[in-house]
Amino acid sequence: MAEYTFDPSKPSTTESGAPRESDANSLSLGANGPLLLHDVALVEKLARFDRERIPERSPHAKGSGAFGELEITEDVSQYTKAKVFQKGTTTPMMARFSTVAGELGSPDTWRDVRGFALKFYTQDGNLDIVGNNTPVFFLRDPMKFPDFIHSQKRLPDSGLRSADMQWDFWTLSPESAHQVTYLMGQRGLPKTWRHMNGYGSHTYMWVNEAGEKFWVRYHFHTEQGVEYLTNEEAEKLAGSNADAHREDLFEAIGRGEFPSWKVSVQVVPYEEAKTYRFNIFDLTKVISKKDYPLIPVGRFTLNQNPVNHFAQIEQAAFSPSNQVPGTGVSPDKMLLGRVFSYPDAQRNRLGTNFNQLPVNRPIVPTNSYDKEGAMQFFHTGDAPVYAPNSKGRAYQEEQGPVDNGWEADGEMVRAAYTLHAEDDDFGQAGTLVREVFSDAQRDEFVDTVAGALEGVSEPVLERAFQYWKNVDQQIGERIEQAVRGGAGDDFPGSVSDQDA
Ligand code: HDE
Repeated sequence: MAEYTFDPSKPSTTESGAPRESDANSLSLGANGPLLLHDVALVEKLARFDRERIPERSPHAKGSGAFGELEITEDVSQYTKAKVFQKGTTTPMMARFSTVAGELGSPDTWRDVRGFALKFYTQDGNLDIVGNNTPVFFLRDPMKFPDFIHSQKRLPDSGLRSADMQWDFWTLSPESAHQVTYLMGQRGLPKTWRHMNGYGSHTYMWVNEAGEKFWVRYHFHTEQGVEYLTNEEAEKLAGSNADAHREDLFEAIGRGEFPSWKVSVQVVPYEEAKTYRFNIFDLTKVISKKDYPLIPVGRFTLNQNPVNHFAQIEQAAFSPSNQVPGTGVSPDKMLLGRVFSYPDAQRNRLGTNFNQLPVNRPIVPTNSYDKEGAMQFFHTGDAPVYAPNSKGRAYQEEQGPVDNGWEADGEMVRAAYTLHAEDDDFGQAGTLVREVFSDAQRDEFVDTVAGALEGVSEPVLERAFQYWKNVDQQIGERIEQAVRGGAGDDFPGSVSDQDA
């Protein structure tokens, strides 16, 4: 949040607050003589400079964001008791958008999934919805995530990115097909961050006042309209303005053009998940909107730029572990893996007390027995440091089932999810290509995949053709022809309930 107390008109000081004699001249022995180690101002300046960089986020390194507010316009109290989702409530928030695979300086317009991370500073603590601009993901088990990211990043020897490595991983991980189809379609190149939709992607839980549980998927539809770049436009921008998307958002908000998104949810009654035709905890699947239509909730608007990118964007720490009463996670294994991984990454990247940084700090008071560690700013004074205690400091002793939990039993195993009636790796990807993409989108898709397969060696290339034939025989053949130098056939289109 924009906490900013600094008077630039005051003379500069050392970091301990003493007047600084010069920002220009080091202390030397005579005008031409050697420098002196006790020049505190110089030593401090160089030492701080040496430490300016912190580790970038491992995936999602390049991004930016803004602040704004969420407004709930509909009554969804029958599904959740969360204060943040009650009709009429307005909640301050921030959003950060990002590419996944690139590094801190990478072009914003390289083909990639885009991160769509939201933090709501609610009256019950922070609620984070850390999603993407696609409703699904490449994987369904967190064990594979580091290998996936390694395959999208750089080769160990040359430090180069490698199509071969990407396709090797994807084609050996067929559950990636749905998301790779989205990635190679128009979603891989949004025109700007303002012109893309966002999704919580996972199934989360909502709990109402009566204790009834529902499974929900969050959808954020842009009110600027969905727009994309062509491959040529994106490539040109990548060369001419690596920060095109960062600049677009900052300038739009600066001009007073505040981007906004409609917030809605798909709600699946708790029991129905067990027998639904798709496993809704498998993040590679969408839930059909014909079966569970969108329910409007409200909208959010971004109306305030950061005043300091490092403090407010680079140090922002989003995590799906940040839930509030009335919301919760689900048995989605990916989501459960993320609940551990994000705060862990942030302890490493920002330090143990990252939640005390102004951008991450909840707007409600905290009262935690966790203490100390590097850079603790806030503390609990002389209050007892242990629970239980008889010294008057509150502590909780709830027992029994948790209200946002679920039941599970069985032996401990290492196994894939049990399949629901229509679960498979390629079905929904095929529907997307056949029924959602238009003819023109399909033509572009074939070109894009063929381009992305450039330089891929055997046997990965052959596997890639088979991967696309599994998605759709005809599209696979067209891709093979395009790569091997032939012309593709045209393909008829129809309408479905998925978004392109
Ligand atoms: Fe992330 N992801 N992720 N991810 N992710 C991170 O968090 C991770 C996944 C997403 O703007 C990291 O603080 C694991 C799905 C966004 O700050 C890291 C798994 C989705 C952002 C991490 C996933 C995302 C991240 C990097 C598999 C969309 C940027 C440093 C179990 C639904 C947030 C950090 C921002 C960032 C781990 C999968 C979205 C390393 C282990 C699925 C938008 O913790």
